[in-house]
Amino acid sequence: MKKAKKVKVSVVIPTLNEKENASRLVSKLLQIGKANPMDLEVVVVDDDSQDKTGEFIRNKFRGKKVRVFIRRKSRGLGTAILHGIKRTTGDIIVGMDADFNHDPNLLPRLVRNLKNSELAVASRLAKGGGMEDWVRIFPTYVFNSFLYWVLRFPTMDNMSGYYAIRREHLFSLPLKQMYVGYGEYHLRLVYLAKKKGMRIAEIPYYSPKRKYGESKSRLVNMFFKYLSVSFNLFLEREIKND
Ligand SMILES: Nc1nc2c(ncn2[C@@H]2O[C@H](COP(=O)(O)OP(=O)(O)O)[C@@H](O)[C@H]2O)c(=O)[nH]1
Ligand SMILES: [Mg+2]
Repeated sequence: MKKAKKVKVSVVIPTLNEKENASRLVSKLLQIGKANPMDLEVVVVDDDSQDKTGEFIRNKFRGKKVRVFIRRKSRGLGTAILHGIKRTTGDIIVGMDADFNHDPNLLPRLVRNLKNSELAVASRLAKGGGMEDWVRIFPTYVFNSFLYWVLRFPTMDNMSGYYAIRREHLFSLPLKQMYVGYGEYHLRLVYLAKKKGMRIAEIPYYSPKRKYGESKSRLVNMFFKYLSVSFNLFLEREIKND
């Protein structure tokens, strides 16, 4: 019998001082790739971490389908992810964090969901999902409810940062304007995907706390930034000439 063609999946992971997490995550992803009908490559974009995350991953996974890009001059989460996206070769692109806030075991399910949708988003707030960090649950829930019910955002969790999308659909979006700043790229991604008429699947997942390293998020700054980006998307002032 003829073997089914494996789908080629590229996972883009931004890192900043994530040596412990990133090395465990990449090992896990390579295992998941082997155990599922997919041809998986990992693309790590490191912003010249002091703990040498980039160099460490590059050496540890030499000869595997892991490519590491170390940005010596540029900084910032959004542009780091775009740097990685541009260098992917897969038909499906997955975005996720390095710190296990995003459960790698969910990846095959996200990919499978692209059969009936154009964008599959992992969601902490869909039925069956959740998060361990109780300090963040309440503000995350309130803010997302506001986005969903008032500003008509398409998902219950519009800031998860964990998603799968087909290459041609991702590249049909204004990537340079989307992937700037910190985590607000995800707001732009779901909002613009909806505007383009893409079907969005929301897959529940439980987000555990990170075990190693530290969060780089500055929550108060993020709140005001996310609020302003959300309003600007709603008022069609966020993206020029799309
Ligand atoms: N390349 C790069 N990665 C970053 C930067 N800031 C954060 N990250 C990575 O982005 C992901 C999410 O960051 P994290 O601090 O866990 O955010 P939190 O989950 O909101 O607390 C992690 O994989 C970080 O290592 C950055 O400036 N550059
Ligand atoms: Mg995190």
